[in-house]
Amino acid sequence: MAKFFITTAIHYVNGPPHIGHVYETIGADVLARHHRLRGDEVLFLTGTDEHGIKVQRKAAAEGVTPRALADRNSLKFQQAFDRLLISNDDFIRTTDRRHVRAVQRFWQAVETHGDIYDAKYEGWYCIQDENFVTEKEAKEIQEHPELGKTVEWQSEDAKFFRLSAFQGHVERLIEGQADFIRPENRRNEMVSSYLRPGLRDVCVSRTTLDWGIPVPNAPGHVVYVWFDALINYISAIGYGGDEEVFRRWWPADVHVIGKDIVKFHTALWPAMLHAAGLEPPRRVFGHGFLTVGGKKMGKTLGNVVDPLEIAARYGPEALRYGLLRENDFGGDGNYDADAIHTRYHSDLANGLGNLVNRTLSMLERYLYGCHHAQPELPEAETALLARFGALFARLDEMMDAFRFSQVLAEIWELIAALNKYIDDTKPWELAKAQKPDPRPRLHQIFATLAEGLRWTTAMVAPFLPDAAGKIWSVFHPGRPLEKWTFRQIAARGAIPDQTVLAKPPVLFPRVEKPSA
Ligand code: ME8
Repeated sequence: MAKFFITTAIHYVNGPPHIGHVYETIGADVLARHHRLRGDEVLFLTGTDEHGIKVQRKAAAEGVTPRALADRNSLKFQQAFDRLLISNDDFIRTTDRRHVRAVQRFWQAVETHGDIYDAKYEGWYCIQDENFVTEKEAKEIQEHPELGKTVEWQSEDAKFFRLSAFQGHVERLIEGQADFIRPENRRNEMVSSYLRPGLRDVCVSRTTLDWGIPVPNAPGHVVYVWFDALINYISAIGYGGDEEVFRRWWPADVHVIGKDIVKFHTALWPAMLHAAGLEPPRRVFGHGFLTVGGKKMGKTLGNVVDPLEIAARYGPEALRYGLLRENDFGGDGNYDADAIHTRYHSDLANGLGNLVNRTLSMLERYLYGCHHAQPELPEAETALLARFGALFARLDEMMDAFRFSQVLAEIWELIAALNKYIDDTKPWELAKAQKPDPRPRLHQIFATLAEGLRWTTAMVAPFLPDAAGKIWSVFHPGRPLEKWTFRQIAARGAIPDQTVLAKPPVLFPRVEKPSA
C-alpha cells in the first residue's frame, strides 16, 4: 500500500477563515479522498499558524492575549473545516507542545550544521506577509495602497540562516526535478524572479517581539514566524518526538499552497531541510487566488466572503462543487454567488440528483426496485459503459495534476449521457407493452443505468462525499464507500443480482436565491 502525505498551508489566526482559505483546503481534501479510494494510506494535514507580529498586533488591537485570539480563531478554522466535510487526519497548531519541541530541535540541528550566524537586521518588513522585503519590494508596497499591505523599517540584533549557501541545492531541485513545482508557470516565476537574482540569507530570529517560540540558548530571541511555520509539516508527523512515525511519512507527497507563498516552500524550506539533514518534499503545488466579483478580497473593500454562509444556504457540497467546477485550481479564479446558485441547480439538482431520482423511481415502478445483474449487455450499452472506464483510466493522472474542473466537466458529460440514454430508450413506453415481455430489455436498461451511476458515484465521491455516500448505499447497503477501493469498484457485476435498490432521500433540494 502506497503512502500519501498531503498538506495545506497553515492559516494565520488574525481572523476567521474566508473563501480563499477554504478553497485551498477543499482542493487538498478532494485529492486526499481520491487517494484513499485508490487504496493509499493517506495522511492529510492542515492547521493554524499562530505566532508572529501580525497575530500579536491584532490581539493587542482587540485587547486580548495572542493566545486567546489564536484559540478563538483556530477553533473557527476547525469548525469551518468540519462543516465543509474536510477529512483532515490531523490539525496542527504552532502553539502545540509537539510543534514547539520540534522547532527547537530543528533549530539546534541547523545551528550545529553551522548555518545560523549572528548579525544585525536592518531593513524593511511587511507585516501582512510576515516577510523581509527588498528596497524595491518595499517601494512597490508603498506605492500601491490597494495591495492592503504595509512595510516598516526594522533594525535589531538577530540570527540569520545562511540561505545563500543553498543556491546550488535549490537550483538542482527546482530545475532538475521537473515536477517539483507545479503548475509549470509557478516554476518559471520562481526561477526568474527569485532563483536567478540569487538567494539571500534570511533573518530567522526576532528580538523585538515576544510572541514566538524561544530560540534555544539565546535569551530574548524568538524564532521568525516562517522558520517556525514551515516546520509544522514535520512536527505533526513526529519530528523530534517519534522518529519511526516521522520516517514513515516524510517526505510529504505534496504541499498544497497558494501562489503567494511558493518561494517559502520551494527555496527556504528545502534549504532548511537540507541543513537539518532531511529530504525535501516531493512536490509543491501553488494554486491560484480567488477574487470576489473580480476584485481582491479585503476588509477595506468589504467583500470578504464567509464560506459558512454559503454552506448554510446550499449545503457544503454546493460550495465544494461550485468552487472547483468554476475555477481552474492551478490558475487564478473568482467566487461568484450567482454561479454557485446556478451550478447547484443545473448540475447537482437537475443533473446528478435528477438522474438518481428518475432511475430509481422507474426501477421501483416497473421492476419493483429489483436489480437484475447482466453478465452480457448489447453493443450500445457496452459502448456507453466503456466511456466510464475510459474516463476512469485517466482519472488518477488528472487528479494528481489538480485538474478538478476538467474532471468534473467530463464526469458531467457522462451524467448527461445517462440522462440522454433514458430519454432515448424510453423505459416508460416499454413498460406499457404486454407482448413481447418487456422485462428482459428493462433489466438491461436498468442494469446499464445502475452500473453507470455506480461509476459516477465513485468518481464524484471526493467532491461530494455526502451525496456519494447516500447514492452508494443504494447499490451496496451496509457497505459504505469508505470501505471500497477503486479496484474493487471496478470489478464488473459488483451489484449483487436481485438487490432491491431503494430510492435515497432528495439529494439536492431546491434553494431560493437570496434577495439582493
Ligand atoms: O500564508 N485565494 O497564511 P494565510 C486563494 N501562515 N488562496 C488564498 C487566498 C485567496 N484569496 N487568500 C489566502 C499564510 N489564500 C501562512 C502560511 S504555511 C507553512 C504558512 C491561501 O492565512 C494562501 O495562499 O495568509 C495560503 O496558502 C493559505 O490561504 C493560508 O494563508
